Amino acid sequence: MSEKLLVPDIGDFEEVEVIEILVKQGDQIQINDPVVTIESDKSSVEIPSTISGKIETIKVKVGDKVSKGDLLLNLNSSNQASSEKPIPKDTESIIKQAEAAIVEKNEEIEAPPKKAQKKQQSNIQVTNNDDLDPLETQDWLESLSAVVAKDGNQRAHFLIKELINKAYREGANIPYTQNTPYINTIPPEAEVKSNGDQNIERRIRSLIRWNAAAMVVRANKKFPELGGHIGTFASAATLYDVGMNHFWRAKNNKFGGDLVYFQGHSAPGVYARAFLEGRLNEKQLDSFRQEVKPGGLSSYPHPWLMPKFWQFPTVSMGLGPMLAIYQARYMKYLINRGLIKDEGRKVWAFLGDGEMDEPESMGAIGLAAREKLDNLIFVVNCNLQRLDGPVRGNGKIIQELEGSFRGAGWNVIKVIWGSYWDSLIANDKTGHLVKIMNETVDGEYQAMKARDGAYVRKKFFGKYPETQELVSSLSDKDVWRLNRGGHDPHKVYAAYDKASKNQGGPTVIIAKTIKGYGMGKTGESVNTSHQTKKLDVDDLLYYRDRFDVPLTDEQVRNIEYFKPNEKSPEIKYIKERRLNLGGFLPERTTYAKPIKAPSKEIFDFMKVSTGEKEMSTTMAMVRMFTNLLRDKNISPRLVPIIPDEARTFGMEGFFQKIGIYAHEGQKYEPEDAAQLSSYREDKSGQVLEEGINEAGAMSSWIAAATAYTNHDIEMIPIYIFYSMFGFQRVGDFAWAAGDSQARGFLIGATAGRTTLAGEGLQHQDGHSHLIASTIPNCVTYDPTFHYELAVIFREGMRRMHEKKENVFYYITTMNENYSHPEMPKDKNCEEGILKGMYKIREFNKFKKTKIQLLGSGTILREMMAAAEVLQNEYQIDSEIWSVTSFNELRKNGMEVERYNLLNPDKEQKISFVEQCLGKLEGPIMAASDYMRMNSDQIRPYTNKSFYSLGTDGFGRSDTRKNLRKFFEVDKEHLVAYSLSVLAKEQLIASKYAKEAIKKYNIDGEKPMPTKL
Ligand SMILES: Cc1ncc(C[n+]2csc(CCOP(=O)(O)OP(=O)(O)O)c2C)c(N)n1
Ligand SMILES: [Mg+2]
Repeated sequence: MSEKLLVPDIGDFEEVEVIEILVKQGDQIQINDPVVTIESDKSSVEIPSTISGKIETIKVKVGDKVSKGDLLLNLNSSNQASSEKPIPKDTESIIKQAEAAIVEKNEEIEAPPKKAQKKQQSNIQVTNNDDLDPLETQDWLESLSAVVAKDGNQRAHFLIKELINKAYREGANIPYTQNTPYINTIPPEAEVKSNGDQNIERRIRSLIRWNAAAMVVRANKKFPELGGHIGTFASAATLYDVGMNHFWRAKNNKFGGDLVYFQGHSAPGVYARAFLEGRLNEKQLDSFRQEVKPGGLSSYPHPWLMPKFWQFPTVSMGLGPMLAIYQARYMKYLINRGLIKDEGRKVWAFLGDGEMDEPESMGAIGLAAREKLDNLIFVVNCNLQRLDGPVRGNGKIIQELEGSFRGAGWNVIKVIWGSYWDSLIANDKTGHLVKIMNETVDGEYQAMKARDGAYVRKKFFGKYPETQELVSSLSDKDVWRLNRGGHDPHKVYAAYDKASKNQGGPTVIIAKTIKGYGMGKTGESVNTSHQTKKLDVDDLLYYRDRFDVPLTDEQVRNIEYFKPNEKSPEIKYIKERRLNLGGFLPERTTYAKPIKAPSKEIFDFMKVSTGEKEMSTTMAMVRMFTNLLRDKNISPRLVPIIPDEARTFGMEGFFQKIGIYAHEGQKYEPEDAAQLSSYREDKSGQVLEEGINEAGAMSSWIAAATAYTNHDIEMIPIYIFYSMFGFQRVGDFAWAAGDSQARGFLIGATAGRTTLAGEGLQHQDGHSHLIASTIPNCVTYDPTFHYELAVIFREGMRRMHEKKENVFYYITTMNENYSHPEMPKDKNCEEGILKGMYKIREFNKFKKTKIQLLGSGTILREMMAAAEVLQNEYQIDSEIWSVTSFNELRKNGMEVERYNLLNPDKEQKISFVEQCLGKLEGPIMAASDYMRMNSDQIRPYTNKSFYSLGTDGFGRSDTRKNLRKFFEVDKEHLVAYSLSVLAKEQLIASKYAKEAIKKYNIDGEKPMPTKL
């Protein structure tokens, strides 16, 4: 049957140009196959077929203007095509697994209440001075206990919720607290027990503690300037050891591995374990924080410095939590897109309680809950201290965190009290103990652990006669032994077990510990714990005794490491444990296959002139992506990441074409469902639409850009953002990306101080290239024309994703529309584009006076226009250079200069800048849409007179023309400045410059734009 394919609803656009016909007469096409590409002045989009069949006639040609309802093709439809896609195998098993999980979960919910729960009720009876009628309260509580015993927790919870709802409806608008009492979330009778040998594990942990401390003390004895931390790991040792012995599975040929974000300054403990495991030797431990000679151990987790060991840089507080959340999210993304298997892998992140004050730490917890990241586990080590003092002296960090995480929808497991407290809490019939626990502030908790048992008895238990009585049979030593949950391997094991099995959402384990645990007077629970790195002999002897480390006094004095021999039960045990869990952790490896760079032909369309058609480089880039999505090799690996700016950049066409990733698919019909670029969310969507969240987008980009090691799959992430909200907003993440050896593209769109006309001071970027240049492995470009973009982009793909070079690309694109010329035929053009500059035009009619003009980004076009004026009106010849990257030119210049200085007797090398300009006539004048410092970067690498112009100062809103005039980078200023330069060089008389300044109404008295 013959059918017509019409132009669908394309939103607000009319008369849109057809720029490509993607099918031929006679082709057999399927539903959703793209048939033509149309382009408005802002974006290009493919029109997919809504009919399958054989094409009879094509009714449009390139250049035609079309609107909604216009006829595109006639098709002979075949009804055989079904739009339902077969479910791939992996997906099928994922669904099965998920269904099984639901059943399991339901079973869990329906399971009859355990008898043990009855015992718990005494804990609920908190005596409260605000209680008007304790008897009535008692009645209610007993009723509740009866419900718990008869119908279980779920029913009890339901009733409480109903009561709260009822109270709310009756006007009792008192916010419901998200907090539970200050006791462990898991009651003792519900704790799952570890099958490990607790004695051996304690001995191993003691050795790790000792060696970690010894490593720091030895380094500082030798070189006091090196620094390091003992107190943090001392507080977290049990938290790490239980994970290492029982939970964290390494990557191997059968399993992808759990991903563990270690808290940055607990690195000494991680090295100390690796020492016992035989992965590091004494010599390496003795090179802690001495990395200049190869083989040293880096201060903190830095993949760049220990590329086979560390996986994630975490020491800049706040980055770890956010990166971990997006890592877990990205893992789900890869699973949902069918790119990796769902193996139940987990992401664990270890964080400090002080670190949780960083806005980034909590900034994305909502996303983790919303996206049901049950592959994510946070462990917050609440030692109640940060660097200077208590995290919440007057409050309770554990309760505060509980409230925030519960409020956000996380599964919260508090591990506050160790096993020695169990019987006390069970015997707390009046609730006074829990009452004190609730009332005591962190400052007091900290102070108590800096003292002794007698102090705790007096200050804590002494508050009420009931609690005093509770510990009357305990000695002060026993009171002192009452341990905190985070130091009790049983409690920690039970929490990890529960967290690992949690489904449907992320878990946070909030563990209470003591900073500097075991360090005694010098470092335990004192405000200076954090920076204690020197322990004298007495401290060391105390530490040895505290953990029963089998060293003689003499060995302690020498601060010797201790490693039992290979056949000892400890070493056998530690190795066996890791063997059972698949290998060692942390470890950084990659088995990802490279992605072959796309053929050059894919970019051919960008090498011809656009003729009269004007477009921005942002638009050219979007066109390029559309083309890349047609490359079967590349397409699935592209990860477009956008923080709510797709429409700004003309990328809304991607929504329909490749879908927006949404873990639950799309539960609604979008408002614009009938339109071509409708907002399509999909479980296997490809676009990561991050919302207004640059830090999150950057975290996603890092996860994708390191997928080659974390998931052994090479991906091509392309994060596109307003350039002003890039490096300066998320600079620390960008730095961490460099450390992480990220590979991918960052696109700073709408870049330049004067190209984004109306948006004003906070939007106009004239410095992102300079910030980017601070990152050693970031390669940056500021292209003007579409063929430059094509050459740069392809080379980026080749270097990063085919050759696996550990660099990442920052490319700026602009929103100024202009026509793009054909790529110059010069065979050196491509090399020049990549190295940073090439000659784009030359005026040499008069052969009298010459100037070298360097332009970058959109200002290149001003420069070309100025050169024309100089030639036609002033008889000045010029050579015009398109500078695609001052940063790359500078890197080359630095290297060449360094080589020459280090090799004075050898033949001197010549910088690329000098190779281009050295033999040419005339001074150099350079300009870009960035600060002068951008072009000044190459000043030292040429022997010529060099002048630079740029957009120093705050931006402001106005027309593009006025802005360029204000910043003195418009054609007129460039002409006047060129003449002045030539006059200064005594190549022409100064009157020409003076006249031009007058002619163009340039105010010589105007203050520097930086002062305006
Ligand atoms: C962004 C950032 N700011 C400051 C620091 C310096 N610093 C390192 S550790 C630390 C205190 C950490 O306290 P907490 O998070 O509670 O960890 P703890 O050592 O107590 O486990 C500070 C301020 C840092 N590493 N990163
Ligand atoms: Mg802390």
